[in-house]
Amino acid sequence: MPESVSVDALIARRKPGHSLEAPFYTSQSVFDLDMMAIFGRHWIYVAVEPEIPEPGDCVTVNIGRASVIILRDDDLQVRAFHNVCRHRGARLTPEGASTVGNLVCPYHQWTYGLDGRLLFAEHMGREFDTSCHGLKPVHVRSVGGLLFVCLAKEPPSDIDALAAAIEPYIAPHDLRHCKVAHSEDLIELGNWKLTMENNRECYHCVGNHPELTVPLFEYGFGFSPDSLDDNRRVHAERYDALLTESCQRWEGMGLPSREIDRLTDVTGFRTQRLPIDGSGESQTKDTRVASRKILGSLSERSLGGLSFWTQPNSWHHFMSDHIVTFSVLPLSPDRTLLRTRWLVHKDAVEGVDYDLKALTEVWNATNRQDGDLVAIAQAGAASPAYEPGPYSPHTEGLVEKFCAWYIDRLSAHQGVAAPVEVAA
Ligand code: 3BY
Ligand code: FES
Ligand code: FE
Repeated sequence: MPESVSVDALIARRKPGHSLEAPFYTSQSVFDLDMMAIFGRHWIYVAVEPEIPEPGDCVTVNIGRASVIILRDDDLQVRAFHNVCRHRGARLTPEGASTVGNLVCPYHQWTYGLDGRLLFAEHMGREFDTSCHGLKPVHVRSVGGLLFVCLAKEPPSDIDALAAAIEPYIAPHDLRHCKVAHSEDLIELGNWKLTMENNRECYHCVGNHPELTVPLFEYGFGFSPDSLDDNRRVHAERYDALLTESCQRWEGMGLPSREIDRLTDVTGFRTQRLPIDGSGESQTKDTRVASRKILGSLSERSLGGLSFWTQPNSWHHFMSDHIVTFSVLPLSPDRTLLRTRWLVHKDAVEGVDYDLKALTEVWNATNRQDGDLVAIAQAGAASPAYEPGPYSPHTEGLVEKFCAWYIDRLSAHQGVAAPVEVAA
């Protein structure tokens, strides 16, 4: 017989080094808590500046029941507002991209400026004060062109520390002068934490990602040489030497490259520039650049891939010729949206400077494979025989860091969630 347990008790008894108990992946009660305590209180990566280059360009993103309009105003500043009309609450813009002069509500045409002020509302009478009915602002922050929003009244202030640390790493790739060459939404049939856990390890890569050149991540994801057989140890040691040597070379060129691990911060993150299959240029099938126009101030092609991972919902790879960014948005306890964007130099011409298939095929294939893995993990977590299993100390250290961060962030919200059922 299943027994009823409080979510507080599940948080308190979480066994470090092990996957989470089933309700964390399956229950509506934990999902609601996640949307409140994690997605409602932290900096959530949602979009890139090149999606809104001109005044009036908007991108609308749903985060649980919230919907946020991120736009470029007349002064070229990025602003964000709750997508809720101050009349009777209708959505002003549909999900995705749009371009507006003003924000006009489709319902009764209340009209808001790009600064959120209510400019016009017909038939409201003389007493009606438009100045009290502006759109509700949402905190938004551009970190080198990556757009993060925070739904909390008081957002975590350590986004400043994240920005100060990461901006010098990503600035040379000049994301603001890129364009989105392709965007892909994939709905994974699993809890958002399974999507994130899967991203934080490459234990599964050898067996599942033929397109993702395996040496790309295998050792960069924390394999410890002690855990490998002789043959693989030689590879790992060679990779370590390559990593040290490449890092020195890149740093010598003025490209910050060495690892920063701040995954335990409230706005947790990690970064590192990693070699791509020896002297490979980019995350493509043949490891050569997919776009001929090199980004920003970069002067050569073989610069590896600068990876940037954030808690709770994103990761990004910056190469010499393109950038790939991933945003994870929970839809329900067992459905998650993975939004992937590929960016190239804004002047790169499709078919001339880059081929869309060559640009997107590795991560499209890899995402689909990861989506299938998330789905089988979800199905397993939902079955009566599931119990938390041990993470590999050699390859799943970052999965543990994700779960430890998550549990720590939830523990600030005792007594909020409804009890859940667990197998006795
Ligand atoms: O993109 C990443 O960072 C991870 C590592 C390898 C597979 N993956 C989804
Ligand atoms: Fe927006 Fe009426 S609900 S104008
Ligand atoms: Fe994967």
